Order: sequence, then C-alpha cells, then structure tokens
Amino acid sequence: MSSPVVLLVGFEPFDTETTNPSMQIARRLDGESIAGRTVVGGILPVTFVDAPIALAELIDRRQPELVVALGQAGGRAEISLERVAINLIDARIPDNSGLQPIDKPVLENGPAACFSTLPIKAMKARLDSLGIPCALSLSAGSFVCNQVFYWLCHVLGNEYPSVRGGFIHVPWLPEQAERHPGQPAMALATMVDGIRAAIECALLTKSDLHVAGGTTH
Ligand code: PCA
Repeated sequence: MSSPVVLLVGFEPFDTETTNPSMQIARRLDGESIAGRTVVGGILPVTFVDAPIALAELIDRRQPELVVALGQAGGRAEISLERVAINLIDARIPDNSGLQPIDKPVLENGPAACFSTLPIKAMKARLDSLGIPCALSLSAGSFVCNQVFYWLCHVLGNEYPSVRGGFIHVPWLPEQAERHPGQPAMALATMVDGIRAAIECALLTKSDLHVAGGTTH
C-alpha cells in the first residue's frame, strides 16, 4: 500500500515577477518523505477562475492526509502562518488572466471567514527553535492566495472533515528583493527547511499549543 500523502501547493509567478518562491519550495519538497508521509507538490495558476478548481482536483485525485498551500507575500520578512481566510476578493492587481474582481465574495452566502486547521502555534514554536524567522498572521490579503485558502477551508470542511489544512505565506527570494530596494528576503534553503519543519510539526501535533501567540500581521 502506498504511504499517506501531504499535498503541498505553490503558485506560478505573477505581477512583474519571473519566479515565485512558493512554486520553488513545492518543487523542492515534491517526493520527499516527512514523518512517513510522501509530499506531493503541485503548482496552481494565479487566476481566480482556475486556481480553486485546480486545488480541488488535486485534493480529489491525491486524497491527502494534510494540505499546505503556499504563496508569496513580497515585503514580509518572515514565514507567515496564516490564521484566517476571509470571504472577500478585492484584487489590487489583475490576476494572470487579466481578471481583477473588486469587492466580490469568494463564495456567495458563505461564512465571512474561516480558520486554518493547522497547529500554527506549535509550528511557530518549532520554527522559532530552529531560528527560522516566522510569524502568525491575521491576514492572507484579498487576492488569489486568500481565495485559495478560503476555498481550501470550504472543500476540506465539507468533503474531507478529518483532513487538516492551511496557508503559509513566504517572503521574496533574495534575487527578487534586489528589484525592490530595502525590502526583506529569505534564502530558498531557509524557506525549504522551514516548510519541511512546519509540515513535520503539523503531522506530529494532534492538538495545538495555547500559548500567547504574538500575532504580528
Ligand atoms: N501570492 C499572491 C497570489 C499568488 C502568490 O504567490 C497572494 O498573496 O495572493
């Protein structure tokens, strides 16, 4: 019998970027074994129409035990463990298909917000112990990442209630930050180590810590 699967998705490049660290991390960890599970990496398009469909197809096809979605948050200095997805799309820029929805719900008549089911405080403690910059975040924005995060909560909550999932934003890579003077960056190797440790922690932690959280964003 094949080993259980962790689905790890990242995004294609968007805006004026030619790469996306989330895509690179998903590629690097694809096929790795973490705590006896096999990581399956996937890449989502940065488009409001196709990204949620692609995510749902990957979940249905791979039947993962855990789902971690990654996205780039240029300008942030830490790996951001997102706590909450909101039922709002308010695109600052067009997506990769040219669509720019303003003030639209992700899901008509859906709840206003939903929470990550990852043990984010335990994950933060783990990254802190490794010296990898990490923060809890209260906003995944209102672009495609937030939409995918909201959709992930919706699909898991309705169709796979025993499967945990959530969203993690990562900083720009050093080569990206070069084009944005004064902005923070993180080396790919550090991000890969951080996401690997975060996944391992999520797999091994059944219930989250309840310590003062230090939410910073
Ligand atoms: N970041 C964008 C979408 C894709 C990505 O990597 C966001 O934060 O919404």
